[in-house]
Amino acid sequence: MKTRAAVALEAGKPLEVMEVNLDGPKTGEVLVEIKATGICHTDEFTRSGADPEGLFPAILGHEGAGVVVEIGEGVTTLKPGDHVIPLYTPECRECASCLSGKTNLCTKIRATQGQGKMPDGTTRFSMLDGTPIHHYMGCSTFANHTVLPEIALAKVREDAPFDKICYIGCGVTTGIGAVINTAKVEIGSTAAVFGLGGIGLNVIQGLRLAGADKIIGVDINNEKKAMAEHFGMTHFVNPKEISGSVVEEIVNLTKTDFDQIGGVDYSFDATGNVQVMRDALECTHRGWGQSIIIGVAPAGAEISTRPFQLVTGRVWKGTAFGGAKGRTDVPKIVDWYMDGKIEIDPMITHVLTLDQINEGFDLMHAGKSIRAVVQF
Ligand code: NAD
Ligand code: AHE
Ligand code: ZN
Repeated sequence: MKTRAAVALEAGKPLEVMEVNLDGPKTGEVLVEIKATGICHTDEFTRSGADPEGLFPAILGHEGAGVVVEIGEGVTTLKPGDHVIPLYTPECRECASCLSGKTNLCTKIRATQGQGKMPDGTTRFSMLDGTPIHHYMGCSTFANHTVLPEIALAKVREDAPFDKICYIGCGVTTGIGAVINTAKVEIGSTAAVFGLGGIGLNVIQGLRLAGADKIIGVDINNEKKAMAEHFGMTHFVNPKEISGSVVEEIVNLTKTDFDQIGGVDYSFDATGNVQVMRDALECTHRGWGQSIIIGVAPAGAEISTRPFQLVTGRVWKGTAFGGAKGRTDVPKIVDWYMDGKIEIDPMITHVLTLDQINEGFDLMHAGKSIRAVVQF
């Protein structure tokens, strides 16, 4: 079949909206009509050329929602008409990682996914002249139709709006999951969140859900403050507007009469900046502070700190997709949204057509959007 897609032809160039060829689903695969997709900073990271795994030409996008159109041979858990959210972290429930019970990082198809291919080593997308187009994170949601492995689709309830629940395909789950699954934040905790964008705001709403007392948001853009307060931020720090270091500022904000050491129980990096990651670790409490890296850093970037920071009890952790097991957890998060336990709507600041997709990237660069969603 033919479908319309925004294609990343070269690193650093705007996406080009065009008609492409899409082959039908092979064994174990599913053809999905994408109804809506968010634009995450990771799409921009890869589009820009900063991703060491970046391949071109590719159809980016990994934060979608849609409807099953056709199933390939052997598919048993989905049928045409089912509503689904694509999963860049699949859940096969049979690989060593899935069965370990210790991680959400299913390894069944990770190798081919990183090569921009389906599990059989080929692509379903091609240009009209026959040139193969790479898949992206196994999802390629910047296309009106896409093909995914069955294990990379979460079936969700049919009354949930696509233009909101697409965000559960990455940002919502990553932010809330980082708090609940990775950090396992306790009631009464103190926390600092670096970067109040599409991920950081969901960390904040996760912290509120977990019952954190003090939620310190850090961003260099003051325009992010109001929305962060809406989601539960109690204190705001703009590192450009303080006299000392951001670490000192946060330590001072958390000192009490009883505890003159200071430092947050938990911190989260949602910027992808390695200097910020260092600050996020070093502002945690001596003895027990945990810092969770969510942000994705450019090729070649490395984190550093004095080992003394770890010797004195601080812990560095990372999280992908918020530690969520997609097929199990994503339908539950959709229920939380539908039941009003979590909020999504205010974070969807812009709704665009596919033809306007590059405006979504411009808004992100200008710091004007939280999530821009493309509706098909
Ligand atoms: P975003 O562009 O919406 O938000 C980033 C925010 O960080 C912005 O508000 C920006 O002003 C702020 N910021 C930038 N530099 C800063 C600095 N030096 N100090 C403080 N704040 C700063 O991006 P997003 O979609 O929220 O994504 C955030 C990061 O998370 C990206 O690196 C993205 O690739 C990554 N990510 C990781 C996962 C995962 O599973 N680990 C999932 C989704 C996104
Ligand atoms: N390709 C990059 C790494 C990108 C990365 O870390 N991706 C996250 C999801 S970001 C979603 O917005 C992830 O899931 N990582 C685990 C994995 O297996 O990719 C690089 O640096 O090579
Ligand atoms: Zn993402």
